[in-house]
Order: sequence, then C-alpha cells, then structure tokens
Amino acid sequence: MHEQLTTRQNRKTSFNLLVTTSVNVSLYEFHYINENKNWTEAQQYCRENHTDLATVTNMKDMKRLINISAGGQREAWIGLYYQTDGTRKWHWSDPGLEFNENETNWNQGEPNDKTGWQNCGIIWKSLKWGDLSCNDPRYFLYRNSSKKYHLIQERKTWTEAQSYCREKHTDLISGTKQLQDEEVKKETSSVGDDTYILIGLFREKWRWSDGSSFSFRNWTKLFDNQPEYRGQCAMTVFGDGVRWKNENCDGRKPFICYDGEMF
Ligand SMILES: [Ca+2]
Repeated sequence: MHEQLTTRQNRKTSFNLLVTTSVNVSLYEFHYINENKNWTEAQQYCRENHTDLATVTNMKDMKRLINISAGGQREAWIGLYYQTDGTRKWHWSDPGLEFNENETNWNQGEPNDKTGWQNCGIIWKSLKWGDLSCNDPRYFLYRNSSKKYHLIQERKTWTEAQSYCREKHTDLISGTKQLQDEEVKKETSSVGDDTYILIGLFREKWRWSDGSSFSFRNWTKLFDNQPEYRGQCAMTVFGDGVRWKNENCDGRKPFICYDGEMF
C-alpha cells in the first residue's frame, strides 16, 4: 500500500495520495484555493468545504504541494500555527519518528534552557543529550542515504544543518535507535568531551489545525525557532527550494485545504 495513486482528477489542483505513517495508511487529497483569506478565514473555509487546512507530513507531501501550485502562485497558507499559550513539545526532525518521553537520554541537569530558550537538541561524545540555542552554529550528525552516520565537522545552525541533510534526501540523525548506533560512537570519538553536536531534535509550540501530531517542519534557513513571533501562521513558499515561512495570520493569502482522514 505504499505506492501513490496515479489517478489524477480533472481539476488540475487536486490529486490523491497515500500517506504512510508509522501507524497506518490513509488517503487524502490537497486542494489549492486561489482566494485571498486570512488564516482563520481560510481554516473556516477548509473546515466547511473540505476536512481542514493542509497538514504536511513529509517531503513526499511537500513535492505534491509543489505540483498543485502550477499557475504562478507564489505562496499559500497551510494548517500550521503557533500556539502561544501551548507548551513546547519535543519532536524528531525525521518525520517518521515519534518522540517518546520514556526513551530519553538527557545529560544530568538537561534540558535546562540555560541561555534563555534552548529549543534544539545536541549530544556530547558521551552520547548524552542536551538542549542548545538553535541559532548556535555547531557540528552535526548526518544520516546518509545508505543509513550511515557522519559527523560533519562544519559549524551550522540547526536549520542550516537540517537543510544540508534534506538537500541530500536524508535528515539529521533522529530517534533513540539511530543515536545508539555503534557508528555514532565511532564518528564522535575524535571530538573533545565538551563538543556540542547537533542532532535531529527540536522543541516548539507549532501545531497542526487538524490536531494531528506530525513533526514534519520545512522552514526556510532564516527561520528562527527561538523567540515568540509576530508571524504565528505558516505558509509554504513556491519556487526556489520550496520552504515554509511564518507570517502574520491577518495577511490575506491563497491557501491549501485537504480532504480525507489523516489517522
Ligand atoms: Ca542546555
């Protein structure tokens, strides 16, 4: 059940696809709505006429969003918003993996937001975890397409490091299983005891409109995961690189709805 449905509907902006999550497979369809609405109006429109504003679960979804943008549209609201009064939740960068509080390996005293908010994850060569500012450029652990792990000894901020991995169709090392791999130990053996190494762990208050917990985020390299923002709604930007940015929710923009069950 992993292959994508090839049936294209008559409407250019609609298509079917199968989404695989770690739990099950579900069928849904994106609709690009070329009317300018603010985020809340767009959400209301999608809930009345479809299921909800679009939830994007992985890079495959992203590619399909790009396909429906044909017609010169530049950007569109998706269903991600910043829950100001929410609590920050930890997620893995690799969208197939669910963060599990019972499987953490924090160093003593971590996570501690020591320098203010520390919303990104690191390990030391001890393989213990810590939190660090996402804007702090560090070495990072990259998983290549043959599932080997590499320590990239080039300092990047967390989002830059994630982009580096995703440009190569992989991701930052994610999940307890990957982090316990023998190879990780070997790769990190050459660094000092105090060297911070970024991993695919981050925490934030962004939520999907439909209430689903998917961790996939595809922010531009300029995105700042540290402050409380003015721009508390997410939009996808078509064109170079196709990444997301956060915008003021009152802006009137086209938007993307979906139909179907996500769970
Ligand atoms: Ca810390």
